[in-house]
Amino acid sequence: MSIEKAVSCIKKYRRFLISSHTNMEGDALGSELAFYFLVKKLGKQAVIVNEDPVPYGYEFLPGQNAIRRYRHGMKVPAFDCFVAVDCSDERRTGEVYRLNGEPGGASVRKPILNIDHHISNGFFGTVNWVDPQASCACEMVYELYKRLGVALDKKAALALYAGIVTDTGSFRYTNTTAHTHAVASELIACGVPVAAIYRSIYASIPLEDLRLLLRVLPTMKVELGGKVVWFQLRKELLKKAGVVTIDLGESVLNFGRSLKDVEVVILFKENLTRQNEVRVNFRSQGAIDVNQIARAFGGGGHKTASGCTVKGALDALRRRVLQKVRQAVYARHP
Ligand SMILES: [Mn+2]
Repeated sequence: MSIEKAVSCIKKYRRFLISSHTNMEGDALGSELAFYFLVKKLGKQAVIVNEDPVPYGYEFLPGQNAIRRYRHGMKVPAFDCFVAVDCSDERRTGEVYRLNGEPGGASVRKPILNIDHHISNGFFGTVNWVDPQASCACEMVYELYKRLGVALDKKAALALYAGIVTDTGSFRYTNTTAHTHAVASELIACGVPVAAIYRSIYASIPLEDLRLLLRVLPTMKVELGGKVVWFQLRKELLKKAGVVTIDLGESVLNFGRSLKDVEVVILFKENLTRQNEVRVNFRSQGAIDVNQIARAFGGGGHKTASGCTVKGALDALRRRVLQKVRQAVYARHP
């Protein structure tokens, strides 16, 4: 389905409940905040509900007083439309989707507007606008401003820019296009302070966290002559570290993908609170489709960035995942 359907959905409804995926980052936060500002400018009501807190480094984003943390049994203002941005699946919102009743349950659910750029999107919405060509969900919300004739202001520009900069890896991943730069140019003209945002998101690491990162990096293992690199983050290490403000995973993945001739980088991370649950994140330089690999383990994402959450012990899972990755690399380099 197309942007037109999304536009008429926004015109039709008056009260929105907006959410995005757990483990929030710039695109999740930026797209929900930009969507919030958009419908407010159209004179409508909206509230944002997230399962996870706003991560460290995004304090500069305006509109955070509109965000409420999900808790079981919470009361939210009545809404006519549930909006999920940057979510390939309803359950990527954590438990937030339950505020709209259970899928297939007895209660009547409100229409769902699904705005996303993940190729693995399951079209879970009533209205689905899924564009895997878009660099990020924020680039899509930007299009909504254009179609609805809402002028961009500095607040919206900050939110949209945060999503673009994080999902394109600061304009260096393969999803970066001339259009991405054109949009960014317009946002910068609205007053986005480029250097300050970079510093806030990527260069404000507390010393303790930087030291932790230095302890994770030696877990790096290299396979197939350097085509595959992986790291693992065990519970013990995380527990000892206490509260971690940075996205350690993103930091080590970035480190791994800087290796010459690497094709796939993988991070295995034990869940701190849930027993026997491992998160696996994949990054590809383009030749290997890591969306396919993550899908084999019940996850998904993009061709060059994906992930899955799997029940079980880390070691056994790692062996299975690495076998799948080796097969994919052999298929390209017999
Ligand atoms: Mn995204």
